Order: sequence, then structure tokens, then C-alpha cells
Amino acid sequence: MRLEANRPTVGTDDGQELLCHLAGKVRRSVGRIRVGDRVECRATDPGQGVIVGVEARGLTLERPPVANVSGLVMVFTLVDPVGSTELLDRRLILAELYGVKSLLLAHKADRVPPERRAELEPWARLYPLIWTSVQTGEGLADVPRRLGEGIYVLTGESGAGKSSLLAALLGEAGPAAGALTRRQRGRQTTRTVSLHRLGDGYLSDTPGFSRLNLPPMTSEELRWAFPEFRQLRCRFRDCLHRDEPGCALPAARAAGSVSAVRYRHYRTFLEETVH
Ligand SMILES: Nc1nc2c(ncn2[C@@H]2O[C@H](COP(=O)(O)OP(=O)(O)OP(=O)(O)O)[C@@H](O)[C@H]2O)c(=O)[nH]1
Ligand SMILES: [Mg+2]
Ligand SMILES: [Zn+2]
Repeated sequence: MRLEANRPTVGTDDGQELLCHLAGKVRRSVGRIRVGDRVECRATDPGQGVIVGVEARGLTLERPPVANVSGLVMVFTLVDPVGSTELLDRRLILAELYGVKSLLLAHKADRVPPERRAELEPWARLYPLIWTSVQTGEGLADVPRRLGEGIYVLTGESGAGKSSLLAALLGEAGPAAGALTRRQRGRQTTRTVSLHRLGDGYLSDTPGFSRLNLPPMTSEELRWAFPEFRQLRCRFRDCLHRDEPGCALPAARAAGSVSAVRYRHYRTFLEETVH
């Protein structure tokens, strides 16, 4: 399913693509249709149809607007542009809160000298991470294997290489088919959301965004969203790992199981939580 100028295109089980309208009763009950929705649709004219029902949704993201999401594929670059690890951690926290999988693609690997790869070690210890490059083809074959079934959403900062990656994964040369792109400041910037078959699942391209506000969450929820904290055995069960007596965090930091940069981000995000 993809949306162009707000008209959904539905891929049918027998491999057709139908440009659809929403039946009035569907519009009234679900409002807008989203990429990733599973719909019942009836062919009308050749290549056209009408959506008469929408299945109950699983996890649905507002931004990007994708329904039935199984996981986030986070494209991160150490060069051109230098990615923000704080933004990466915000995305990882979102995935933890939503209860969906995270896959990290350390992209533009062709531009990263081997000795710099250790910079992403704090994340590689916690989440599956694949070094990828559309220049050399490194890592590309591993991506569909790692994803499996379900709907995955590509996220990452503008210019990180999401559209290029998707095109390479799909074996295409240019921007992904179905993604409406518009030239802006000399490069292709993705404007709309689209869904593409990849291996046993689907992958959606999304416009990059460089700000990300976390949804309102309590400090306990935030603490839980850092998997490396879960095995800490502090004196107090509600320990927030700041300066509490008997906190196991200093020892974990010394032992290297909690990284300095992730901890610094945690303290930043803690200021944004609702108590
Ligand atoms: N060296 C190198 N450059 C790459 C690679 N992948 C993408 N690029 C370049 O990075 C730039 C941005 O790529 P896009 O795919 O448009 O980035 P995007 O993440 O889709 O950006 P938005 O749509 O704005 O969010 C382009 O100039 C690409 O040619 C890579 O593996 N290696
Ligand atoms: Mg793009
Ligand atoms: Zn503690």
C-alpha cells in the first residue's frame, strides 16, 4: 500500500496494484488510511478500486504515518553527515517504548576507516548492527535476512542514505519506485511514505527528520528503555541510577557494560520525563 497525493495504491494478493478510493463508511470509521494498513478492496475499473474495509491495526506510528509496524531500521552515519548519537538513542527509546525491534545500519561504511568502527561499539553490544554501503555492497545481503516478516520503517537523519539504501536493497538504480521525491537543495529528499516488498517482509522509506521529541514518559519508563540498566541490582528497586546510595551504576560504568555516552543521554532525557 502506498499513498500518492493522498490516494492509496493497494497491492492485492494476486499481484495487482489498484489506485483506490475509500468507501464512505470506511472514511467515517477509520478516518485516514495509512501505509501498512491491511485492507479489503474491490476492483472497479481496470487498475482502480474501492476500499471497503480496514483490518484492526497493530502498532501504528504517527510520524512517520505507518500502520502495523514490526520494527525500526535506523540508518546512522559517522560521516557526511555526522549523525547524532543522541538522536539515535531517542529513536531506540521510541522502539523500546513501542515494543518493536530495532536494527541499526551503520551506513556509508565505504567512508569510515576501520579504526573508527569501534565508535559504535556501545550500540552494537545492545542491538543488531550491520555496516552497510551502497558503494561497495557491504552488508546489503544481511539486511533482509535480519528483518524477516513484518513491516519495517527506515528512519534516520536527512542525507543519511535511507532512499539510496532502499533502492540498493531492492536492486534499483535510482530512488525507490513509488517514493515521490522532489529535488531540494540539490538532492533528492523524500516527501512521502511508501512500502516495498523486501525478502519476507516490507520496508518503508520515510522522510528524514532531525528533531524528535519523545512522547511524555515517566522516569521509570525511560529507565526501562535502556536495556543495559535492566540487569543492574541496586539497593533500591526504584533506583534511577543518579547518585542514590547502593546504586550499581558506577560499577557497571567502570566495567564497561554501561557506556559513558549512553549514560549522558539518559541523564539528558531524564530531564524531559514527567514525574
Ligand atoms: N559514500 C556513500 N554515499 C552514500 C551511500 N549511500 C548514500 N550515499 C549518498 O548520500 C546522499 C544522501 O542519500 P539519500 O539516500 O538521498 O538520503 P536520505 O536518508 O534518503 O535523505 P532524506 O530523503 O532527505 O531523508 C546521496 O548523495 C547519496 O549518494 C553510501 O553507502 N556511501
Ligand atoms: Mg530519502
Ligand atoms: Zn541504580
